[in-house]
Amino acid sequence: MIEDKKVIFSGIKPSGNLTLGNYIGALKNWTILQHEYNCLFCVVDMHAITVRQDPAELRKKSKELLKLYIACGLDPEKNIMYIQSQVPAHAELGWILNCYTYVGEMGRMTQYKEKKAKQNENTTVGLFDYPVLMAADILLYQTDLVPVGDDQKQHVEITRDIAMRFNNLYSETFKIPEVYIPPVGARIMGLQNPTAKMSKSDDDENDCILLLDPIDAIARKIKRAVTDTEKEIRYTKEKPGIKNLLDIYMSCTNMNVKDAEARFTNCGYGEFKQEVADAVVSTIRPIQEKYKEIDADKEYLDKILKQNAERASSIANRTLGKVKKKIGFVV
Ligand code: ATP
Ligand code: LTN
Repeated sequence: MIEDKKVIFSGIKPSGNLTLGNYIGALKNWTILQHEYNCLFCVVDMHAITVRQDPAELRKKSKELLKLYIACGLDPEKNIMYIQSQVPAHAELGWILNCYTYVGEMGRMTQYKEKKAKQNENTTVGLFDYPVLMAADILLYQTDLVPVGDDQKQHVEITRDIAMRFNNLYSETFKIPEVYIPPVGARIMGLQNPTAKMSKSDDDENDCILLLDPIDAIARKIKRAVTDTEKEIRYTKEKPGIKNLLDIYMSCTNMNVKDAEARFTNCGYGEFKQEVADAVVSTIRPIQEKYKEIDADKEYLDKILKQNAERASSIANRTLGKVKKKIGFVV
């Protein structure tokens, strides 16, 4: 890592197939930020098991996600890209920070409340405690900036609170991180239900576009997207379906709202959807091509996994060592 550069940490759960929402809200920004920062991009499999996963599928998806990181344009030589469970320091600091976090704080987390409400079975302590593990992820690397979609803002805020609490008790130990939310596309909504977030663990396959969807399926899903009974293409909260398609379009073309609205004046919904589909396909097609190349070279991925887990561990262990000393563990 280059000493004078600021540090970025972010991660995605290997809990399903990567969606266009994950790409626009997170990955796309990472590919831009990687040029200016020292970056760690993690496949957070320990977060994925907060809801039940099939073991073989989880292993497959973890590797697939790392390949997708590379296919989207992240450079594994320049950034540290690894699988969370291969760096034990995450679990160790996670436990320690549990003892500096209050039950009330976790109970207030919106994502926890939403996921709990959707579950019929017993909710695990892991799901409840998940933001503490996320805090450990971030704080281990003395992170300056955490680029995430809008839904993760609250978790970065609690990370800051935990870090400040620890620093106040034991002297300066952790850097206090800032959240980075993208200006466009921080919350891509479902195509069938544009009032709820597009999510990779959603059951309705028409609601989300997957990065590895067949190209014809992408166009089909966009054409079927729910809009409204009007005719006008305007960027407004009152038209959630159209607003969402415009967000997708703007992110894929790097266009601003004014230009995008002007582009579609007097344009019908059918033609608009076709343009959005073309923009999405132009974004996704090169990612799929690169993915195929990486997928064909099995040894390449294993080499990256091993090297990067070692690089991450050596940085993480420095922070963990300091923490253990400060709280009184025999080291
Ligand atoms: P799950 O459905 O399993 O909870 P998810 O699709 O919400 O998963 P995560 O792994 O939780 O995906 O998120 C990875 C990153 O993608 C985070 O930074 C998150 O904020 C971002 N992200 C997820 N969904 C969206 C979305 N619809 N729009 C913008 N960003 C998103
Ligand atoms: N909680 C995040 C994933 C995540 C993360 C992190 C993001 C785990 N650890 C650290 C940024 C930094 C999510 O559900 N998207």
